[in-house]
Amino acid sequence: MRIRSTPSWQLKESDVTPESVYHQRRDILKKLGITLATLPLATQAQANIFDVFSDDEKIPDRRRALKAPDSTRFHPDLSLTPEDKILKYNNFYEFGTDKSDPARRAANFVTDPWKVDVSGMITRPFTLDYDDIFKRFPIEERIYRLRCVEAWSMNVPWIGFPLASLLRYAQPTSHAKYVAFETLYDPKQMPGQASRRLGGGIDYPYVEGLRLDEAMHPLTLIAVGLYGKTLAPQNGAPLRLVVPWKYGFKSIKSIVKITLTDKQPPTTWNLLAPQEYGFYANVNPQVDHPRWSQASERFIGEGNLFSSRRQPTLPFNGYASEVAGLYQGMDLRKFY
Ligand SMILES: Nc1nc2c(c(=O)[nH]1)N[C@H]1C(S)=C(S)[C@@H](COP(=O)(O)O)O[C@H]1N2
Ligand SMILES: [Mo]
Repeated sequence: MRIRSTPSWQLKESDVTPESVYHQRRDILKKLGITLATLPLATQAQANIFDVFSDDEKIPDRRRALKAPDSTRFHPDLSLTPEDKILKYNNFYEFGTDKSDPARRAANFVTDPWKVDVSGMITRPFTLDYDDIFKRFPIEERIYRLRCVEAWSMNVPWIGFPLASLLRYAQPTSHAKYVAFETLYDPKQMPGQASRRLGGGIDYPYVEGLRLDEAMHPLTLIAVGLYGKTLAPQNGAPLRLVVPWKYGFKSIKSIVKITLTDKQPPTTWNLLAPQEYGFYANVNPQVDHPRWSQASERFIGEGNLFSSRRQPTLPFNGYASEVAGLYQGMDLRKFY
């Protein structure tokens, strides 16, 4: 399916430019005495790679402290991505397609009050309100790798509860085979939903889904915070899914609806470009994206984006020993 000649969801130049070219460009700009502040607006749009980490811009921070016991089982020896970068380098197309858009445009996004409807093929339909999100199920801290399909990655100290806790409470009936998720639809608050151009041509609301056994897997998390605080809106406040062995787009943000169903639910990126994004979207270094390799990734750690190190991408994003069994007998090239 061809959406337009240069779809806005394609990798931006800044995402694919090799590191050495970044350095050169940056040096040239520096020598010319050009900083973001001196660039004309039109050029700023193309220079989004530079403004993502500019520290001069103050974005209001409405997060609260959130205490959760460590779960030692989920504290692997991973160097964390700095909090600042998790907050400023985002994909949340409801607020725009540039990495720096969500932090700016979601600054005033209202997440309290909030309602999450849990319904469908379950014995006990229920609704979570804002306070329930943090109190109904015991929360814990877990450090997970996050691998975006665009070939960059982060290590994030999430706070949340296993989706399985919520599903056990809901009691799926014997007919339930899948779990469908939906993000808030509110074009007044989400400029990307009000404009196809801003929102990357996606038909909103953003939807995602998991097979029930994937949803019940102990690694599958509903995150309600990170770095010891509640989630910032740009990270999907007040609650979002985190499925660490799948590409980041499965980890749907700002959820308002969870539905148990007997049919494989539609998923946003699969609807947009089915030949590029499958339902399963398991991280797989051996199955390339039609337009780029998935064999390695740019890890976003300390230092600036240009010095991010490339590292090999691991099967199932490093969680193979835990989750490979879910896909036994499946052709993962076919079910990408
Ligand atoms: N509703 C919604 N959820 C979303 C997205 C989005 O655009 N809309 N982007 C996804 C993608 S592509 C990634 S990589 C992660 C990014 O999460 P982060 O910004 O918290 O790192 O969120 C995912 N969840
Ligand atoms: Mo992503």
